[in-house]
Amino acid sequence: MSETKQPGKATLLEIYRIATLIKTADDRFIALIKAGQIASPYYSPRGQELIPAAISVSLTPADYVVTTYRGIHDQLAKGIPLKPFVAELFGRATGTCKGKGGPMHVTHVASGLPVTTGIVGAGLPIANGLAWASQLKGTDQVTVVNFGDGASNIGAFHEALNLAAVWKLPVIFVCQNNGYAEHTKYEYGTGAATIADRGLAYGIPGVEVDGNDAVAMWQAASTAIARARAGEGPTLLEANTFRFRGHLMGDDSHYIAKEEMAAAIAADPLPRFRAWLIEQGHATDGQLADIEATNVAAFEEAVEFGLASPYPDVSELDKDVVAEGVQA
Ligand SMILES: Cc1ncc(C[n+]2csc(CCOP(=O)(O)OP(=O)(O)O)c2C)c(N)n1
Ligand SMILES: [Mg+2]
Repeated sequence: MSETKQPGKATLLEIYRIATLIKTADDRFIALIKAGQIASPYYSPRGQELIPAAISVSLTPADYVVTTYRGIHDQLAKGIPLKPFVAELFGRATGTCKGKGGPMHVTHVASGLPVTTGIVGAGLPIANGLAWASQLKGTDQVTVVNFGDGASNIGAFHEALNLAAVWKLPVIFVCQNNGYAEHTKYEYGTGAATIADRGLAYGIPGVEVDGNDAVAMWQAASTAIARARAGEGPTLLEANTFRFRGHLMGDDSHYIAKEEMAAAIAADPLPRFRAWLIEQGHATDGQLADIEATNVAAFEEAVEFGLASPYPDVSELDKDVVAEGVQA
């Protein structure tokens, strides 16, 4: 019998709730843009939902998550409140950044989301800084930093892994390997067969995991988080997944072979997880339908709030740019 830790029923249902909330948000956001109700660049995380959903159940509100332009899944999983989150995506004054961050730079410090960056690879050294602060303060907070396969070829990735290893920082590097960096297929831009193996070069565990398998993802993430919390240092997780909706909205994925896309969509992790939960007796169809309906209702309330909110006043333009009232 396997000795591997197994998630309990409540954990599995929480992962399902978060993953389906992300899908609801993604579907609704795309519909709003298509209907012309909002104007926004949008980088869909559809297909990658289970990764942050399975990570977040082992985090506390005080832990940090750093993410990228493709980040609404990570932000929702961390528990950002829906109304100010949606308002920020819409660029409204009631948003988490008063409408001045917008979809590329949603942050919410109170939820442990201090940084979202559009600069590929830039989040990793920043995550080290957050983790170093926790280490110096002697808290047991951990920092999770999410990035893509393309980002693993940026110099900052290598510098950050090395420094985190040397200083045993409480950080978990999560490479969401969706097979493409913009239009560049993994094999075309990356020499190594796996990104996880790069952990070895820096003396830290490198773990390759099926990011579309909730249980495997939960096991890998909870182990890495416990290691970081115990002061044992960083882990590199490579979560294999697929990006269903192109690099950004408007990209028709013409550079992806039709068969490759069709196979990925046929293996959509969400309906697979749903069917598995029912098969294993963790939930009934009706219970899962209730979770889905609750998500839709909560998200719709947030959309109404966002659409009814004003844009920031022009007087806000030069505020929150530099720290105010700080003596040199
Ligand atoms: C330093 C830097 N170089 C290039 C870009 C342009 N760019 C934006 S997203 C992207 C692809 C990144 O791919 P990956 O890391 O796999 O993340 P994914 O978009 O697949 O989530 C590139 C090259 C950028 N934003 N920053
Ligand atoms: Mg990618």
